[in-house]
Amino acid sequence: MIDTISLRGVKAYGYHGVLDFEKEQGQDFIVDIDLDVNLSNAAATDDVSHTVNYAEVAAVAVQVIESPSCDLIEVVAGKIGDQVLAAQPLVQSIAVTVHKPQAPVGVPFTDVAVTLTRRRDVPVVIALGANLEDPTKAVLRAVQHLRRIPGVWGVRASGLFSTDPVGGPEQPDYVNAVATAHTSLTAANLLAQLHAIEAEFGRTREVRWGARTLDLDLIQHGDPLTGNDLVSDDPSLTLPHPRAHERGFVLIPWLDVDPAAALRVGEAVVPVAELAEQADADGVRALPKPEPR
Ligand code: A4P
Ligand code: MG
Repeated sequence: MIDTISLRGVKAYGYHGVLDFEKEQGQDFIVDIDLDVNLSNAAATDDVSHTVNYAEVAAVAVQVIESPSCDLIEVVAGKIGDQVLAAQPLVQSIAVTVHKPQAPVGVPFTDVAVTLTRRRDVPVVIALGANLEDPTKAVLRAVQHLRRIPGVWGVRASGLFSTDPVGGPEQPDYVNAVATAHTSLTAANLLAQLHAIEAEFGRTREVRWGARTLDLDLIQHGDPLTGNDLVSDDPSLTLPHPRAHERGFVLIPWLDVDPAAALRVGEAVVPVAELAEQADADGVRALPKPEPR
């Protein structure tokens, strides 16, 4: 479920239009904005850092209207959408309507407006692992659950791999896979969705690195090759995942689904293919493709 912040009737004077006199004399432009934002945290904490400051959004709209003239209000709406998305990480998508009620239409009319929508589009990498009950089934079903998260699309899954357990107490072999996807969700909201899926699979957390019905880790949020990946040392959400670069059970499936992938390791951005070569390949064995169900 997505929440909305609506801003109506932000008015400023601008010089946009195809005709010369519009660029010379100018006129009023009025902007309406709808923002899709998850407001659960803000509603629970009363903390402004968990929501979007609508005054800042209004200021962007005014600044774009007052900037050098464009022919089309479509361009004005697009610039407002792009700039708000860039400045406000909590905004998942935005609809911007620009009204031009004094446009030279040539007949009596009350308003003309265009609406543009923009959705944040972040590539993400999710690692899946399970080693209790029926781990193959759990990982395959978990991929289906990823496809149903609102705000996640384009899910592609690697093949399945049987892997030796790394760390923790003595425990059964794991089944691991990696999925790539796109999302409009913040990293924190996506991790909350992953935890909800783990809970549905009966995941409990008694022993660190212990056996589990399903583990879903967020490996990367954004693309380090373009430099827009999220880097965080927050213990509740560390990005990129701090152990991914040394774990064959992540690197080898990731390479399977995306041979061109790269991972930030400290200051460097390293091809996953290079990291996978250094990983313990013997401990990671491709499983036969499951029969279609
Ligand atoms: N957390 C912080 N950053 C992240 C992130 N990027 N993605 C926090 C997911 N969670 C993140 O996780 C512990 C805490 O890490 C959470 O509160 C979360 O907010 P968890 O899932 O409860 O516990 P965990 O998975 O046991 O811990 P951790 O540290 O994520 O373990 P790893 O490093 O993922 O290792 N061997 C094989 N062969 N295959 C495996 O899949 N998995 C593990 C778990 C150990 N050995 C394995 C495998
Ligand atoms: Mg985990």
